[in-house]
Amino acid sequence: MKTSAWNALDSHRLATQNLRLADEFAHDEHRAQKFSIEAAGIFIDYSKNLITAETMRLLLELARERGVTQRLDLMLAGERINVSEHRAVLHMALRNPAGSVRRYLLDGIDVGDEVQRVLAHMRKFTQQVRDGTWQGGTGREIADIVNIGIGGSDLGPQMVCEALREFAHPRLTMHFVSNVDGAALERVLSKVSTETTLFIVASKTFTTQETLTNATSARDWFLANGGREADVAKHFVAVSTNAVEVAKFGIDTANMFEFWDWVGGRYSLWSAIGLSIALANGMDGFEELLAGAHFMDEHFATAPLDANMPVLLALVGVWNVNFCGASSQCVAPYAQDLHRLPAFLQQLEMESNGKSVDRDGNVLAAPSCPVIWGEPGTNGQHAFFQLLHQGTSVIPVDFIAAVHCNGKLPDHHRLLLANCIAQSEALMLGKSEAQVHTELRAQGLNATEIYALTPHKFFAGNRPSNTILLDKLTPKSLGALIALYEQKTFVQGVIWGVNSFDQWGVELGKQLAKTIDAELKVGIVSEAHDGSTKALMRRVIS
Ligand code: G6Q
Repeated sequence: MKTSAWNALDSHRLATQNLRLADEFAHDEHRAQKFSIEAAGIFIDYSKNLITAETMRLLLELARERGVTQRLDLMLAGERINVSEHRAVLHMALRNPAGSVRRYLLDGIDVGDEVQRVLAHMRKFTQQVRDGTWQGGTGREIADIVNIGIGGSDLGPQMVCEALREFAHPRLTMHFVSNVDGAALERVLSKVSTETTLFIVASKTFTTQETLTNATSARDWFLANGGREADVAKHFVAVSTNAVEVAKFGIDTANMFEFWDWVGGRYSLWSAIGLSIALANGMDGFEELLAGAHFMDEHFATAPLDANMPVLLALVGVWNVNFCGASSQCVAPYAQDLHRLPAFLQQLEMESNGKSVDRDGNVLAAPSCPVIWGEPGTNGQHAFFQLLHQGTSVIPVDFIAAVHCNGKLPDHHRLLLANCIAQSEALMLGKSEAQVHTELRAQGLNATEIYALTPHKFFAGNRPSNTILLDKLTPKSLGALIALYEQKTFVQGVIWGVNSFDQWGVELGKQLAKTIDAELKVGIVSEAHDGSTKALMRRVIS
């Protein structure tokens, strides 16, 4: 992993450790332009990172050494780059429009035809539900849609439906149930009627315990509350790769929307897993989302590395983690409608790159994915931003905002943007002791008081951030934004040398609970468990 560019970056970091961003801006009036990029309708200012032109040159050298372009070519060519699961990674094919000059082949076969076939199925179904021709068992229009799924079969659709609230069908209310905690399902079922509710059981494998448990309870509720067995088909549809299990569950496979094993769970919102998005926003809206992502994909696939937005975003992240020591990354969307974006990115990045071994199974010599977390601004400012400004860890922040608002309260939007911009400025500039002294003197404090208060009011500044601006939050710009982060994740995975497309840590969780649940069910605790586990189980049983 520690290639010559890596070693050069190590030395470069030592040589630039006293770099002060405020000075860099003072000395170079073009710094903001130099370290900004615009592509696929998105603008990023990454100038408030501890970088110089030389940093970027060396990072780009690292990208070349690590073979970013070659790995991208393998992904585009449908090679099985997910080596531990022996799968191709072709989610980009899901957003490749019909008739595009780019083709995605798997074992020599164009997957585009299959993609278009499922999109047509989705179009027909979503139109019927939206225009009211798809009716429940008692002849009423659908009013509530409940997506039952977890992880990749939940976070993406939920995040997008929340983000595109402004564009949604006025009659349809979307609900998402993921947690196996019955409280999640009960909360939704208490608000909906069997006559007007459509359940989407979304599961790639259709074997996930949480999803099947929730889906079974939803069907029981339907039947216990006036729904007839003959009408299950009108109220339950499935999205899956596993037709056999869907049929076993009792859903008519004519009402199953397919996808394929070359779509990873966390990359699946572009597939039929996005059915809830298409129901809420219409197929045209869904295809706008795909178009935005395709726009970013094409930029990623064709722009040179030094003018490539996902590459630059990834490299700045690598600089912060591997050379400046950041172990976490905050995401702060200044957009309430993007309130689930941090959770979505948490899965995207941490499940993809939260690995300790490289593609060949060798232990990594340097840290990989940082902890991704965040909350919408301005809320975060009144909570954890204290730590971002004055805490002992330096945590880079991605500020994300739309220049224009969708809503009817433009004054709110101006204030929102003012806060967003002010925060990145404050993190970067900090507040010097001299400034604190002047402020306190002006407030009439004496020398002793000023001396005592100064350390508390001092801000070191020099804290890195990116500012990512959309023109407006629309299906298209959102598609581009999500694809940006997907491709950033890909590039970082290549730099760190990991397989970004498996998730054995998730699989472990799927296995473990089964044994314990079987024992809890019969009230017998196996002696094979450790002391703590046995004691906890006995406490639960009693
Ligand atoms: C995503 C992961 C994981 C997965 C869920 C749900 O990349 O594999 O989050 O999406 O475990 O799996 P199913 O869709 O198979 O139910």
